[in-house]
Amino acid sequence: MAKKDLRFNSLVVHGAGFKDQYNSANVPIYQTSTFAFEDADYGAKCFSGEVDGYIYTRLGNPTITALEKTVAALEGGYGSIATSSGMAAVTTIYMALLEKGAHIVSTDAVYGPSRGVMEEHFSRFGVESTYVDTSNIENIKNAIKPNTKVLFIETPSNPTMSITDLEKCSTIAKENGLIMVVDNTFSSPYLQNPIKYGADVVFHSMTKFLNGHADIVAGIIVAKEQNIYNKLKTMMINMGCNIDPHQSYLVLRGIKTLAIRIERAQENAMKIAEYLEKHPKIEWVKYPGLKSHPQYELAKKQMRGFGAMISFELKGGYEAGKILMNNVKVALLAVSLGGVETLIQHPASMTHSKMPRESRIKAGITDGLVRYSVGIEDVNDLIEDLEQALSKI
Ligand code: LCS
Repeated sequence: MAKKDLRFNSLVVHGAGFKDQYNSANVPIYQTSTFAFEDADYGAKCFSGEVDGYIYTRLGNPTITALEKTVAALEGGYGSIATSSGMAAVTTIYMALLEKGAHIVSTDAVYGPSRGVMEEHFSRFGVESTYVDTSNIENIKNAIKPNTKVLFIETPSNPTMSITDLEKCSTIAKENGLIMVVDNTFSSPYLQNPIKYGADVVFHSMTKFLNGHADIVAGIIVAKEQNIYNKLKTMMINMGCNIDPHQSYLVLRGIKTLAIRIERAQENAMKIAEYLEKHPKIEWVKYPGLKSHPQYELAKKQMRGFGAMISFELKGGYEAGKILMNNVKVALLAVSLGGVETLIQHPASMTHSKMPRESRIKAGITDGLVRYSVGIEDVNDLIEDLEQALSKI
């Protein structure tokens, strides 16, 4: 059985087929910026593509390749391109797939900087963007213009936990000749494979679930087909936003436990969401596993589990949320998400603070929304921690 044909839980452990001359059991860190050629002819062949040799680490490196092959196999894509951060993946995608005069339709509640970089910077080069609630498919249809080139979906969205129907998006993208891009950071490949539903490009902030240990920043882009892969790879190389071998090694190590980490974290998340929903001091809770979530049925259909992210608002809004955040002792008051440790943060003043208030509110990111990334601790400690902090309000 070829490594890439292994089932998910085996693929995360064994990777997608790394081999060196020592039969290393684990992928080593090839901590080198450059690779010497055996002779001038071989060097020329590497550059022309006649042989598949390593040249220079910005262009490729064995540790990076091992990671890229593994994530491409986990997502079911043709190939993948690892980047220095999730935002490097976002800007590589924008740069490779859009040009002057092009238009992008995107989820309104995307991660703040994915929207900020488009509205503040790409607009300077004549790229237009429209942000809509993509959980309502009609909004997407109404936003498409003759110059629309890309449909950019984040599902579940950060931090509103809205779910967008990937299959319906793919139909719209095909009908209108759009490239469909999905930010799969919140689910990880363990819970959702957008390519299966027709996406052309999937990307991750590997800083989150894929690595899972809050010790590196990295991103990855997976392309369904070779032509888009080539465009993205060339752009990443030219912009120089490659990952480095040491980071790649750490992500490969993190990926080995992706399945069991997510299983535990989402089991905890379900219990915490149910606890919060019943709590008298909580106004509302958004977690895809709760029947009260507006897209509960859709989440069940396109995700294999409900994940580890919860958003909620307290009665008493931001002031009450602040007391909660200042009093939790097990959860860390910190941005980022998807690690083994539980984190709590306030999007309006932290991750989404650069977004104009009007757009933020329109996207459902209320002033009082608190985001909770559930880790793999003992769930009783997390619930007791919330209980004592909520009692201070
Ligand atoms: N996409 C999503 C959904 C994200 O949550 C983030 C980072 C990115 C892309 C960008 O990835 P990075 O460059 O940071 O690796 N989200 C963060 C968050 O919610 N808190 O801190 C970072």
